[in-house]
Amino acid sequence: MIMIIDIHNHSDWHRHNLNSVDTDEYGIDKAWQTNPVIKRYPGNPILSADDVPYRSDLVFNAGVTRYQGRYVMVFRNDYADSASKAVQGCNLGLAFSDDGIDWKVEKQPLFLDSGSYPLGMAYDPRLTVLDGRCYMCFATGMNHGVSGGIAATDDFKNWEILNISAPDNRNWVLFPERVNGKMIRLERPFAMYQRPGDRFDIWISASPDGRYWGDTELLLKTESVPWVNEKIGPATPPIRTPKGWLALFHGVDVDASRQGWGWSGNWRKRYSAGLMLLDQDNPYKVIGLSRGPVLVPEEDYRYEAEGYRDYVIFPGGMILEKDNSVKIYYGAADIVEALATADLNDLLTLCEPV
Ligand code: BMA
Repeated sequence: MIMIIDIHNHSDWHRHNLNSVDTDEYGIDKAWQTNPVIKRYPGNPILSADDVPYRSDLVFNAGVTRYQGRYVMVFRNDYADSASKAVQGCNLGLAFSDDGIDWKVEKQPLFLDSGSYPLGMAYDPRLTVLDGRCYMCFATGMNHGVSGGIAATDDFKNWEILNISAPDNRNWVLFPERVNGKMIRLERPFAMYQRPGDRFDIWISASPDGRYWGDTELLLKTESVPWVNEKIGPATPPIRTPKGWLALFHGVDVDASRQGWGWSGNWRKRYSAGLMLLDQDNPYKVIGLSRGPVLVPEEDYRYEAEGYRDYVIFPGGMILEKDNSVKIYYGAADIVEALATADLNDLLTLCEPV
């Protein structure tokens, strides 16, 4: 495990504080707070490199679901050079749990190391159980761009890769049910030419079988999310609720005056999450949005404010329990995996009609 080093010079931070109205001593916007209906699990992080029985430095951005009577997690596992701290490679780890809180990591990663995996590397997985199979969406980095991918498994040993997109696209999430007979996915292409400044949006597509995708439409524009000044992207696979499909999406705000955050270097982005509600019968229609972000990286929360890339929360899994509570799994500061909980009705109340 790489030690977290304090590269922040807090007095410098104060001088280079954000352009926001009311900032704390580190220059962080005070109003930027997690909605009180969302509670962080006191035992966070729920998974870190210390829990992994193979080479591991950064454990984050996991997909989580329930399958065959257990909770299952596939997490992103990066490993770094111990002297330079430069990330050298990445694979996907597999963990199981009986309660969604205590996790046991399998002895081997899922896919081979980045060098030998045919697609370069697979990362940022999201899991969805659909029609009795477990599907995994992932990003895959190749020398010729970033693609989205979908693979399916019944046993977490054998994977059938159904679809790899043309670059650039990532942050795919699959709905847990077919809608009007079709599989539905949210995605985030990068429209580099027409959307300078990383103003990337959330799109939606449909498929009869997970292999062939079409009916692609723009679902949510960054312009519709006033609290971001950069990109948005799908975060958790949606869950069915009586009011519609509920999902978290991530949103990024950048302030050029911020000092570089985190030991990855020149990092000025902040990743937070908002809620969206999609029409039950027509998920191509956004019917609700949270007014602001509902889960944000907190300054006093060590794992979110001090990591590989500081001020990042990156949710990848949301599980609805029988008592109407919701478990939200999120990568924190690109270094650990954390858990927060909320009541479903409270989350629905935060979605204001659009
Ligand atoms: C995104 C992805 C995520 C990462 C996030 C913040 O572009 O690379 O894996 O968590 O940036 O660093």
